[in-house]
Amino acid sequence: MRGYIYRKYRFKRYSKNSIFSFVFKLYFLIFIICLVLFLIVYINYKPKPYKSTNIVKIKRSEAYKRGMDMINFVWKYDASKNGILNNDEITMPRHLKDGELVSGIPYCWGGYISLDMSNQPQIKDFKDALDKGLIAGNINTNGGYKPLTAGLDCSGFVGAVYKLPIKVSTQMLDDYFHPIKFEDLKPMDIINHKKYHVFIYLKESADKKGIIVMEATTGKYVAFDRTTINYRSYSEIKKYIEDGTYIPMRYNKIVEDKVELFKDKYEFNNFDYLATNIILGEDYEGYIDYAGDVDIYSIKLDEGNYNLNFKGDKPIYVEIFSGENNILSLYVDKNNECKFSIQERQDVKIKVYSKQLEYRFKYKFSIISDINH
Ligand SMILES: [Ca+2]
Ligand SMILES: [Ca+2]
Repeated sequence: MRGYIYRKYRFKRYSKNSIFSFVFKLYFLIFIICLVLFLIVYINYKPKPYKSTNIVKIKRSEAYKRGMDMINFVWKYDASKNGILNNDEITMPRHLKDGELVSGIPYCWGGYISLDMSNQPQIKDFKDALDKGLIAGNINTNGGYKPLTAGLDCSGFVGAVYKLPIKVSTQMLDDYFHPIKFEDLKPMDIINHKKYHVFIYLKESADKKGIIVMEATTGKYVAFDRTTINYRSYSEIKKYIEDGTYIPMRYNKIVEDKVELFKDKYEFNNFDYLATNIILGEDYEGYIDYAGDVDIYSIKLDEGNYNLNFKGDKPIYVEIFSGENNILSLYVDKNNECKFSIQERQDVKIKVYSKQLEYRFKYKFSIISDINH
């Protein structure tokens, strides 16, 4: 009996040890396998910091060219074909005048039709949309995209520049762009306000009081509603950048290269209040860098007679005005010298632009006192 119990006991002990050892070995084996798998995964893991599904690599210079091509697109507006009377749903862009040349893709709320893309069935691109009689833009931002309208809104323009596969809203740009510091902004990075607006950074303006941007927007100081070069003052944007509502961002698949930006050292001077101050007797050289570029200069002149000497590489329009009064308006075909007189000391503005929306050419001018008069 003792012997039996002993044997049973021994047997039980032996059996317990064996299972314990087996389970221990099994766990140890699983642990080693897991460790090896973890090490393999860890060694091969390459961090993918940004989502980049379905998007293409793009050089900064190429993105810039795509944006400028949209801005420089010149076409004639035909109201009977591409217009509609303003209504509850649709408001036509304000710069469109029947039969006149216009530049840029018109602002179109929710629109994603550009020079080489369209998200609308049977429409190849913006030219095709014009040919097929679609409505050229819509600045009414109530509700969503209105069928049969063609053009780009602010995020649509950014999407078209970067060839994004779908129409994105400002909220969706997070999927394709990542935040950077304001000081790190380079040409073609974007500044995005998720609920309001997005524009593309180009450079600091000549007066160092703001930045030059490209964007699809509705004009604040003049009636334009299209893709264009524009200006944003630091006083307007800095507080929103500091409180984080405007976020500087960079395209996830950007390829770094040098961007040859436009040449005019006096930009941005398209509006009266941003006119470049000039001095009597000095020579100035400006550029019409893009379709729709307007250069405005400002000078304080005493009563007297003056000469404007003007030389352009292409025909250009020059208007000299003071307040609402047009003092002199002239068409300069390459070279011109003309006289004008001022009745009393006043601020005079000189506005230079191409009526035919030609671009990429330079001009030179000076204003001198006409002492022989
Ligand atoms: Ca210019
Ligand atoms: Ca200008």
